[in-house]
Amino acid sequence: MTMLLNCIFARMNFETIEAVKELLSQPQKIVIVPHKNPDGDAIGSTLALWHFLENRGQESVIIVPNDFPKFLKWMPGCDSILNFERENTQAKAKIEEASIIFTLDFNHLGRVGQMQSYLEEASASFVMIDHHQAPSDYAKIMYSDVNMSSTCEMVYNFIESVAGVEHITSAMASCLYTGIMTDTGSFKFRSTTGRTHRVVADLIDKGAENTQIHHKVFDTNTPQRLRLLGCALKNMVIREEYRTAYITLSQDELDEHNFQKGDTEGFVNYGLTLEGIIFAVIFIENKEEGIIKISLRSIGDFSVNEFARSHFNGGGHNNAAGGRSELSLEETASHFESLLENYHEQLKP
Ligand SMILES: [Mn+2]
Repeated sequence: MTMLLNCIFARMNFETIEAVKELLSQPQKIVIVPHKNPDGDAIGSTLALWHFLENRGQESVIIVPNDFPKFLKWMPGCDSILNFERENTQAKAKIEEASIIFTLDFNHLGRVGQMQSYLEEASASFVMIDHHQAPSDYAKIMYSDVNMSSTCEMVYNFIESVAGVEHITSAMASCLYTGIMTDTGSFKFRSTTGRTHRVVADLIDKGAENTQIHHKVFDTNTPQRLRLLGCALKNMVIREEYRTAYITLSQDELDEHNFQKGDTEGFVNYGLTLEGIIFAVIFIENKEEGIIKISLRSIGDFSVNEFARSHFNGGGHNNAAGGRSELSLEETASHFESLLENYHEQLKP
């Protein structure tokens, strides 16, 4: 099995399924890796896969490149996740001795930060499960589909194909539900299909406590975060002539509101709740890394993936992408303003 196996279908294709079954027919040492700054889909998909592999008697461990938000730390199994920054020696040893490395919710080894060189040197076979655009070809087995709502929906398909959905426990169902919910903006983004809803329905039947999960993920405001949101909304600049709204947050403003990791999650989406706005962006200053972190969202055909790739060293999906800038916050915002004119045709009302 040396050929590169591609899958561009919603479900996994036959060769990919057979290749995975063959790999898992032997006892393996498995490492599962999500992208840096893991979100609900990254943590949900890696945990669900980890439960599945553990239940099949495979020795497996999740290694996150860095920490993940507190609102995900209730998820079943998350206490056994290794953090590459915190448990560095142990994590490196696991990567070195791994026979299989699953990479989930990303498709380029540059997305794992400090872990990159260790993954590149690993002797393990790579299996990719991911729904982002333009996968690079480090994986022996690729299950890549940009039409999927989430990596969690893909892990559901993966388990269905490899073993059958009866192997999905209530713990796994909760993990998968969380990732689909967060990556689809609570089942409303364009990537949400009838199939997505059927998967989610089945996950509820299998024990995902949907009401509880929404509550645990979304109702976690602190007074500081709500006031930071107030600050972000006050800073919002609205350019109706380009159907665009953007927010800036400086390091000083973050510090003033006792910023905790994850606090700005979802802020970018407020721009899109304005009538007529189809393009929303947030620029967040990070003095420690010396960069401006950028999140971009759109409604409809305007591709923020293309925009982020062309101008801000990033990418993602058509309607949700990320990027970065090495200019100052003010310079980044004015550079962004100057770019809008180039997109006048697509953005004009
Ligand atoms: Mn995802």
